[in-house]
Amino acid sequence: MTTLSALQSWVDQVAAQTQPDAIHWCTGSNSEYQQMIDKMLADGTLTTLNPEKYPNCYLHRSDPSDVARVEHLTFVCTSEQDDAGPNNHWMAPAAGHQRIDELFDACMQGRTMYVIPYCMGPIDSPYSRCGVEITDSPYVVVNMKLMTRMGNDALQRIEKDGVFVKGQHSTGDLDPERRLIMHFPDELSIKSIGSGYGGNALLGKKCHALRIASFQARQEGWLAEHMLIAGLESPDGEIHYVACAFPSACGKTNLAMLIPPDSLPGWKVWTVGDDIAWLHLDETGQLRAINPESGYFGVVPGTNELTNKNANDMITHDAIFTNVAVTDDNSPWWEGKQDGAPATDWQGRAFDAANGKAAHPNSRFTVSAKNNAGYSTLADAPEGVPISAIVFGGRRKELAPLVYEAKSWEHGVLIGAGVASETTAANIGEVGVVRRDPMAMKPFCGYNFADYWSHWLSFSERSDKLPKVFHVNWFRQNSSGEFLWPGFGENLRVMQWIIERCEGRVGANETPVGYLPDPADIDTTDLDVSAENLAALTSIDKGQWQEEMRSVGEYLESFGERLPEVLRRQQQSIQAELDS
Ligand code: SAT
Ligand code: MN
Repeated sequence: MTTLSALQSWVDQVAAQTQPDAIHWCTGSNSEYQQMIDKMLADGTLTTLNPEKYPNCYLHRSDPSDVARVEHLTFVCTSEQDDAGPNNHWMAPAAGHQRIDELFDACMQGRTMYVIPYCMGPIDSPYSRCGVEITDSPYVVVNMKLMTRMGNDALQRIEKDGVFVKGQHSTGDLDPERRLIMHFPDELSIKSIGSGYGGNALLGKKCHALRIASFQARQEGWLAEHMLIAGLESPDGEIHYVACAFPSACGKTNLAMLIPPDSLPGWKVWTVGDDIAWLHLDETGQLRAINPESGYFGVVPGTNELTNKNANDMITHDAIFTNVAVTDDNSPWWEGKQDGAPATDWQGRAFDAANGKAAHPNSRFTVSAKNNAGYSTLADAPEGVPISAIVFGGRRKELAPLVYEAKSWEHGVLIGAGVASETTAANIGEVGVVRRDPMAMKPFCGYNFADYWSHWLSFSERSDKLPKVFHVNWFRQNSSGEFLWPGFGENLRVMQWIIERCEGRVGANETPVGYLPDPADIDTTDLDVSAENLAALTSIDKGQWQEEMRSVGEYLESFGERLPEVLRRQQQSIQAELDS
């Protein structure tokens, strides 16, 4: 129940359409969380993991056809197709509603409907925005409890604001033929049916905090980005905050929680967020970031003491695992785990290597950020954190150097627009093919990319203090497929160079594609990287880059006349320099 009539009448209307047996308004209390867990243990939606080794940890196995986001079933319904752009699947709003409403009719019979008020961002921040998710999935409720600020406090703020994003979700019958995720940006609403997995179902995350928020951010003059936010503290106690955009499953969570190697004593990394950043200019022109989330939905495989100690520790208690394997002693298991062996695979079958991996490659943990030993004390600050550098990255075997710096904000926008990456298991589809993923927002930008780049470019008219822009690539390989750079904690050495550049303390080599580090300026103390590999990592192959810039140019032109002229000129001048 609520005093806000717009909310009450929407809830009544959804109930009339979906016909649940009961309606439960979520308060966000711990006892409510436990009640949901118990209900799911009773009906088999969850099982308890080893309570000595993994207290309060549970396993959920999703339907085997429902294991990742489904971009081909995700639509942005603006009245004009051009406003959604070639980067989105589009349907006219009326048609979109009609298509999905048929699936919602009476879909909650025999089920409870949960109403989840949530706040994306600190409850008292002017930068935060609220939403309400209606769902028939208690799994969604517990995940939203771990990942967002949800319940009574959020409801109070919603009643005060009077505006909220409407998210209507049902798991439906989990038939992939009757699965759809629809966004109606003009109405600030989302409808999703037929999936109980991750970004398809936890509507606060990609649907609200990226697709709808990016649209809203353009109207209101801010940015909603697929970026981690981390505070890098140097041995003298100075903290620089960076916002980094990499495609899904390219190591954002690992970088956000990085543990410095022993050879870099005195450094600390503080996590503000691992997936999404909302960026605003303050009254002085400083770009500031908040993390709209307050928990993590991270990729499990590969997590261990060495790759991500904080994550490894934080998932030993009060965590929900989805689609991992289980050992003989009922502990969760995944590829890359350093102890134990899988007895059952992610589908609950006796493990047999002939069936593939034990844990699903997109298996996930859900935990509250409070579990993270490196959680920044400023993550709840209403004013957010000041951003010193924006870093783009992709998964590229070839071409992209370890790190390079944009020559200007406009050049930085071009670098972001040209981000490309090999696809991962986070989306249904082929893994390992290179595709353009501008600003790592290809699946998440709620409007035409051309308009989105114009919006990015407009920031330089509003501030003369914008952060520097960089591009990194941890994934370069040699011809035998070996990685040239060790990655993980060692990536801090690259971040160190980035900070030095921001502070104007180190020089760089100018190339047509940007400023590259002098190999001597990357701290390689105790690092096992050959001089030859380091040289390859800090130089460009002119022929490959000519090819790349041509391909970036073609990609940009595919956006037609909405493409900002400034971006076209950036691309053309780099191309000309490479060709001369
Ligand atoms: O399933 S999610 O969209 O939440 C995860 C991801 O793709 O990053
Ligand atoms: Mn993500």
